[in-house]
Amino acid sequence: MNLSCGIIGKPFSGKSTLFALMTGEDGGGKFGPVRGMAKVSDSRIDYLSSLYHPKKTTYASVEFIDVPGVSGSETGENKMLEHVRNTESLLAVIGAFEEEDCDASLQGEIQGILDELLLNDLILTENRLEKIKHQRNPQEKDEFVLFSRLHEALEENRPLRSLDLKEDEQKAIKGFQFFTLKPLMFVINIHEEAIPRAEAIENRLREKLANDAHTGVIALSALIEEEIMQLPEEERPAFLEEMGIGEPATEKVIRSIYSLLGLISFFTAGEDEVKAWTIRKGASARSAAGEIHSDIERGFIKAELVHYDDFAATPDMKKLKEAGLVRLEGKEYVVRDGDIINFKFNV
Ligand SMILES: Nc1nc2c(ncn2[C@@H]2O[C@H](COP(=O)(O)OP(=O)(O)O)[C@@H](O)[C@H]2O)c(=O)[nH]1
Ligand SMILES: [Mg+2]
Repeated sequence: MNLSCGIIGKPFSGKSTLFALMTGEDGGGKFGPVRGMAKVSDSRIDYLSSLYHPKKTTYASVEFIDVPGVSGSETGENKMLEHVRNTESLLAVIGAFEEEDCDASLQGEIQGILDELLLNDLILTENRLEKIKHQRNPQEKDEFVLFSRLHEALEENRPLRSLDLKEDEQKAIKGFQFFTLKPLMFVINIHEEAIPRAEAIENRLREKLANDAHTGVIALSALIEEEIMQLPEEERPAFLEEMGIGEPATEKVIRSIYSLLGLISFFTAGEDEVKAWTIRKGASARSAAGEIHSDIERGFIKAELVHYDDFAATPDMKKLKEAGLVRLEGKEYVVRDGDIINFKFNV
């Protein structure tokens, strides 16, 4: 699964700093958006790799998109959103690093971003309705009814993700890439002195967003974390501890995106490659196979699997088989996070 996350937010909020932190690459392209990959750290892959000594170890990854550094003009801000139109998720950075005590203004800033995204969708639905209102063919009549419903929700300030859209309805509007359908993570870029209070800040803001399961909040200091990432790996834990950072931002952000999007990982492991694959929670063994190759999906016979926790406790396939912990599952089996799978297929 190719996962992309568009970084939005006001100029000078720390978008490019966060992009650099996540991807290890420079953000802030002058003329267009910059793309970069962030590794999805996973200690389970580290362990499997240390056992199999594969030729190649592949972690899952998330693509981040940093928009060019436009400075606040109205047209600039709209353009900024268009750069992240085709992403699966959005990450909105709120700059709060100037003041140690920033809490008061945050709710307003969050609301401002929610409003901007909603307004963008509202205009999109209005334009579409205008365009198809005189159409006679039945398909477009259906579309008119559906878009009227979307429009009504948006006018009442409800994001489209709050609607219970049926699968065919979701399909019909997919091409529009509405912003209020995308999971949205807020990153509050806090003052370094506020780091010990990060969790309290998150909890308070989360309460405000609580009725929307497709939004999340993380408080972190992008600059401090970026500086720590510049250090040799073995020196990082001491600095993180000194700053009062429980979990490095790189891991926290990714973990939150996975949870927000309902994603899990399964693994394939062998002498050639140890690899993490990303799928949606609830995906079947057959569709997981399709993640690797359409041939494996088409020719699917069985999934031979063992859960990582069992494997880590007894890293010996023979013993695991004897204990009945290696199972053969059919195509409808719902893959669990941490399944190590060997697909049997026929082409
Ligand atoms: N003190 C502090 N400065 C920051 C932090 N994040 C970004 N900055 C600074 O704010 C300015 C704008 O950051 P940048 O990431 O380019 O913002 P962008 O316009 O949203 O991409 C730069 O000078 C950064 O060094 C932070 O967490 N703390
Ligand atoms: Mg920038």
